[in-house]
Amino acid sequence: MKNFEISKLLRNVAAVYSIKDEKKYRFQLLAYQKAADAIESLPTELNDLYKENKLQGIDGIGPTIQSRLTELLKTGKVQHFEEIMKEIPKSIFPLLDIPGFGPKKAYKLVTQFNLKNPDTVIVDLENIAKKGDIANLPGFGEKSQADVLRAIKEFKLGKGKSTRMTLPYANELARIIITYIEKSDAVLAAYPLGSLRRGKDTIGDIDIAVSTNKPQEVLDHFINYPFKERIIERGDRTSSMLVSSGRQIDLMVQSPEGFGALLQHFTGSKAHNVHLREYALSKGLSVSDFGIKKKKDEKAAYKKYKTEESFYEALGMQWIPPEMREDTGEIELALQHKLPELIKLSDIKGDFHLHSNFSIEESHDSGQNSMEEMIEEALRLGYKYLGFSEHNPSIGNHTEKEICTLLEKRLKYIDKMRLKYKNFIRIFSLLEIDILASGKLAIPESAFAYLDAAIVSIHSSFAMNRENITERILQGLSHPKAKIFAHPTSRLINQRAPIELDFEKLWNFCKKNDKAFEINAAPQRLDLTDILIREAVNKGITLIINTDSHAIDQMNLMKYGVTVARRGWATKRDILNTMDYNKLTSWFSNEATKGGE
Ligand code: DGT
Ligand code: CA
Ligand code: CA
Ligand code: ZN
Repeated sequence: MKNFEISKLLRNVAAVYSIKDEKKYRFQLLAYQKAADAIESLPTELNDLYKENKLQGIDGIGPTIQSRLTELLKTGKVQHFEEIMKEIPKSIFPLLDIPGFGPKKAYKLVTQFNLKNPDTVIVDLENIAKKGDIANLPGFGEKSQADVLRAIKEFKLGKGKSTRMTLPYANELARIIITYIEKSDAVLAAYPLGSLRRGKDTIGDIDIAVSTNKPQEVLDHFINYPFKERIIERGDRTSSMLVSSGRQIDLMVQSPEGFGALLQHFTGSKAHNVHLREYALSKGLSVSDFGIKKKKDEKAAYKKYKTEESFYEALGMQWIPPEMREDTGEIELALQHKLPELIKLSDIKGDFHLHSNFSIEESHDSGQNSMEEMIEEALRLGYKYLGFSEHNPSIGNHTEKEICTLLEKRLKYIDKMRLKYKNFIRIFSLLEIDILASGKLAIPESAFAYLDAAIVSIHSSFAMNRENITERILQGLSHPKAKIFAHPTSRLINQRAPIELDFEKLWNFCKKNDKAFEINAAPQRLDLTDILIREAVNKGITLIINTDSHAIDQMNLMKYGVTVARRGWATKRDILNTMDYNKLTSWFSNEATKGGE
């Protein structure tokens, strides 16, 4: 079984619990959802981990679910799942992929109309809705029937729950909506929250909080957004809308006096909030998006908090950076006032993965701007150093001599730049070299003379098994000048799955030999992912955040790399390109490693 199948199964189990009794089973329900999330973002197939006896200790998976997974991978099924699913018709599960369908709604429709066939259930339901039979069900009505029909139509058009937005897309959408919202005089402040504020690599929907003393005015204005597709919901302090791109916007409003509690609640994550609520309860406190009150004063009003800081403080905690709010230990540390000081964008002193348009007849796409333009941009960003790392000359059609000539020509030009900018910025002569399927690097040994160091990476032959591809990378990295392993898993969000690697082996090798793992800041890569960064940080691996820019306007994407690094709890100390130039040069020249021998 593949990870996506397993996480789907766990989501189905959660759905079954919610149908049975949402209140009674809320812990199980959450545990299964959390485990499904964890497995979805896991860089390695569970099945491989199982074979290597490494299922324990995965963040987000407790011992009970771990033992269920062991049973699943060993026998292909789980006794307990079979039992609890016995009374639930299998035909509800396909309906759960349709936007707007929760487990209870699916269950009700399936049982009311006796829909038993999972393969045809969507079409069957559509026909029933077209006949007008859903409107007559108690608790449904004409509007719900129209919603069902629309949802099925959208689902058929591919607007399932599956594709998530990349960060720049979600940021831009949020910016457009907030610009519109702020046109209302009743709006005192409007912020994007949810996963966007937490900086997750992909975003499901956009959540916006508005501070106002005139909630109805704000909501009226919101639902009049000219480019909406339809309003999903309009309440007293919340509203949801689909905009014409098919994306969902959720709005919550609150008075300025209580805005801190809303910011906290609506930022999430859900798991963080659940843990926070449980902790509060253990102290006799009840928390909500309105504020905090004593549990025993059932009828009293919530005490309001203007800022998030004061809200966390009232619970005896340090303010927690949004990127950390995933319930992976941050609450415990905040209580002890021991949160790490996360890396900031202003800590970054340079970018080492830059493709200029200086032609060396590369194997892959070259950049669009001159070295000079990129240097000027780096100066504008306040950098102290940078590295040019065009792709290696293609190997098929160049001799060893030709490759050396091209790189020599490039080094001469870099030297010219060094001279011109010598009082402003330091320049490294790097190169992004393919690790070939054989593990060999794609330039001859003699060509390394023209490089200070090299970035190595994989751009082809992805389909190798985990052991072989790990060996291939280790071999590529074993060259003394190969110092950075770029975009390690090669994943492209919504396009290409990450390659599976034996990270344990790679971490150990890199630690011993002073190699760095890249955090590629390009928003469709964000590779390493937050989870792997956290692992690397725990192991003391050197990381470097690069943009992999092919044009100057991509150089400001560094912020996304910093965000994902923060989600991995990285501090300034973990990141190579926060160091001073001198430290950096000695690291590149392997002095640290030599000294250790
Ligand atoms: P997404 O949209 O899938 O990328 O992820 P989020 O984290 O933005 O999730 P979303 O949009 O469903 O909810 C936004 C925030 O609202 C979430 O992070 C925490 C809060 N929230 C939503 N539903 C619940 C809930 O049932 N319980 C609690 N405590 N908080 C919730
Ligand atoms: Ca959201
Ligand atoms: Ca939402
Ligand atoms: Zn590159």
